[in-house]
Amino acid sequence: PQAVRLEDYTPWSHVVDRVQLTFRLDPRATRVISRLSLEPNPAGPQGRRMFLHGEGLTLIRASIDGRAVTPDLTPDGLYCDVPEGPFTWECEVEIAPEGNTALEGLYMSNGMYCTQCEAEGFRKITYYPDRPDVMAPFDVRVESAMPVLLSNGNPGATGTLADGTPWVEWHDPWPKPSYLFALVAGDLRAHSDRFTTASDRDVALNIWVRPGDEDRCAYAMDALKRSMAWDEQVYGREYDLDVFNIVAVDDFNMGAMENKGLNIFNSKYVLASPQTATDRDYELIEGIIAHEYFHNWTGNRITCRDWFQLCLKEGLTVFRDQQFSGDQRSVPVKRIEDVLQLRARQFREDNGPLAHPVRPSSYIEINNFYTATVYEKGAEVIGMLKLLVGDAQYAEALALYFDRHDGDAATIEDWLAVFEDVTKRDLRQFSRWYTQAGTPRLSVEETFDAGTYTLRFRQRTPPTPGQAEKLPQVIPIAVGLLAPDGSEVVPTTVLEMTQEEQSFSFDGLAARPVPSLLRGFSAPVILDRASDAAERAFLLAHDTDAFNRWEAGRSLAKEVLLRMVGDNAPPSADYLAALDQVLADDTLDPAFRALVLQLPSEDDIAQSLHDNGTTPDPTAIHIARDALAHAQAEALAPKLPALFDAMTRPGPYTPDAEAAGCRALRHIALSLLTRLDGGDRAAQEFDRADNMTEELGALGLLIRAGRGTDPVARFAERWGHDRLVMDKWFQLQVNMAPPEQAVTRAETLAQRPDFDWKNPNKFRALIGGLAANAAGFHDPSGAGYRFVGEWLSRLDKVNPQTTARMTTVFETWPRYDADRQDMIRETLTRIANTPDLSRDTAEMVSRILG
Ligand code: HT7
Ligand code: ZN
Repeated sequence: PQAVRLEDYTPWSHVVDRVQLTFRLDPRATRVISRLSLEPNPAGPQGRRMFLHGEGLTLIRASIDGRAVTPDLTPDGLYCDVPEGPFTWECEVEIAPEGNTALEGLYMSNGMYCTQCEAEGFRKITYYPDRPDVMAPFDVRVESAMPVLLSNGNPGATGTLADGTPWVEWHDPWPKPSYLFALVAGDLRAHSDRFTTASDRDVALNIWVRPGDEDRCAYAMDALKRSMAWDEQVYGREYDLDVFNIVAVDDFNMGAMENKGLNIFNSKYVLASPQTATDRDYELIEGIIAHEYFHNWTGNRITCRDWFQLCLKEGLTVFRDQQFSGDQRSVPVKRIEDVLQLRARQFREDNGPLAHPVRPSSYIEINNFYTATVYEKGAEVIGMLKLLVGDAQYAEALALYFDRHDGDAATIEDWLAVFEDVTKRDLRQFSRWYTQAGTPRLSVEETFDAGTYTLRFRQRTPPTPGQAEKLPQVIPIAVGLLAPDGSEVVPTTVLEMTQEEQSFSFDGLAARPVPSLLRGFSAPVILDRASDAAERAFLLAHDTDAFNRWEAGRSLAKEVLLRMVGDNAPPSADYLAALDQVLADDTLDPAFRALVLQLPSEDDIAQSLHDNGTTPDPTAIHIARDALAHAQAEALAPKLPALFDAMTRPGPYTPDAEAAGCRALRHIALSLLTRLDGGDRAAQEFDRADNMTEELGALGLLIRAGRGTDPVARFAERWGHDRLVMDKWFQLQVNMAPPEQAVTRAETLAQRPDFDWKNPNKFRALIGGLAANAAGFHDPSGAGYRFVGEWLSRLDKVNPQTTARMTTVFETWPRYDADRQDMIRETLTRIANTPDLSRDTAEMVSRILG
């Protein structure tokens, strides 16, 4: 297949003034009639021929201005001769939603019709210029006996056909690209509410779910209303239609989709009750509801000119949802969680064969570029821009962006031009963050002489696929200096590094300070700094920057673990003493303390070993991490029972951040206690828990302690009817299994009749759950690789998008020893040789293999 290249961008030949669609729904033979009002695009290529995308469609008829035409059909669309001026194109196609297992275009999930059109799914519904820079108002008519018929925009007329089939009309006045089109039809129930906008417009809000799920929508609705209010207050953005509909579906390739006025969500990110959802689920629901809602402005009103500009909407919207969640919960805790996620997903991607710039310059399958780099590094780039220009100029630039580009399909150049115009800065060097892949390494040396403290930084970005040489980037380095007594002598100052090597000095200091570098993780870089454990312990105790306090504890833990893995060193007493202090400090937020106590993941340790030039052994890492957790348990033992009790809050479960923070710390205490009592307390907790956070937490600990058989069975008995809860059950068993049992456990679970592997949530729970058990997945026998590889080959026939995304479990192969590398390569080669492999998976496998 041919790569699509950014440099080849050309506008479309025509402009679409209006779209009218009629759907006659039928599982095996849906008819779609499309009527487009078109005129030549003065900015596009001139000519008398038009191309429309189309895939897997049966063309029934086509006409131009009412006269039948016979277009030239190709595998990816059609060409048709067209008149010189404006004209009306009409066509009727037939599609079969029931057989659509790829979950792209119009498909069925549990008897309900739904759509997923981003990125290029609309072309599976009808012939159309399926590209984001073609924007038009849509009128849609849906004919079906299904009780609820929804599409984008505001509701219009309703009626009944001569044969008794009901129909409804929807009108979306806001011009939109086809990827934001949506249609839903099914037997659904609404959880409804209302919102009054700042300018006093009344908006009807509905969350549509399957019958029986209505009582699990309250939290999502609350999150939606808070998101709407926040976007008005912080960004001055109001909602712009009379209704906002959200639909929860069980079969969905991603988290959710921001279709105009009709968001479609993976039910996992909507439905919650204390008994069925964990604190983490609540947090994700809040964040994803906000994310999709915020897209109404950053993505929908202002969209992307082409898919290379994906970070324009995704990076900015992630940044906005992170700000929102920080405001709703705790800014430092949210920042730590975001950085943990960034390092676990994006740094892993940026330092492996799949590394690509935030704005890639070519792709084979765009669905493969909905990545941590585009989303999360894209958000970091915006955070850096905000830090560099300051809050006031950021707000001014955003106001100008909304004003200047409302209704546009814009580019990263447009985005940066707005900032340049407001701040009068030259952002050409900054724009390298969008075009250069790879995580910059930032090293630093310090000198102190006659009251002057100097920091000399050096930046270097390693080569990435297709980019051997890197130029220096603009790196905002937020720095504070502490005096030896722990007081802050220089508050946070943002240094702007632009050169490969650059020095910054601070004068008038009475003593050599302790630097707190990269406060708040001010840039997505890897900081290499030789510092001793005592200094890290000092920062853990005294830093005024909460992020760097946590970071100090984290790097201490990592250093201890690396020494335990490499030199069989015993767990460091200094580290354990520092933890003891943090644990006992009641002035610290419990959620923060829980994060400090959490050990780096096995994958994180493997990456650090690899960065230091050592080949990681997943089994040795697992053993060392387990040993450190044991050492934590023993060292903190005298405080754990009291901590556990202190974090046990009376009263019913509430999902707020404060209560969740207490539960997180309580769980850590329980987890450590389980290492001492073999699981007695966890067993009691499992019996008494009245919410899923505590029930599942205890179950995981019992599995880890080898006491899982009975509780696992009881859990399944209790929750067998609940698809979302059972996903957790599948996932936990392989994830918490002792490494040597993980593959067998997964094999057994995969045989169960309720392992509905065509459902992406189930597939990700079990197969992804195994891959997340690092030592189990990387078992020296290669059984983990083979198991996952076989399932990926099988899923590819059914759902290429989810398969392709999951091949990333193999992206870290270059880290490992020759035997493991050979086995992974063999697995990937077997996948690559699967007959009729999808373009999605073929591209990923070939990029991973390099
Ligand atoms: N913008 C949405 C992306 C998305 C998607 C992309 C490819 C295939 C399926 C998909 N479902 C949703 C979601 C978001 O970022 O908000
Ligand atoms: Zn998004």
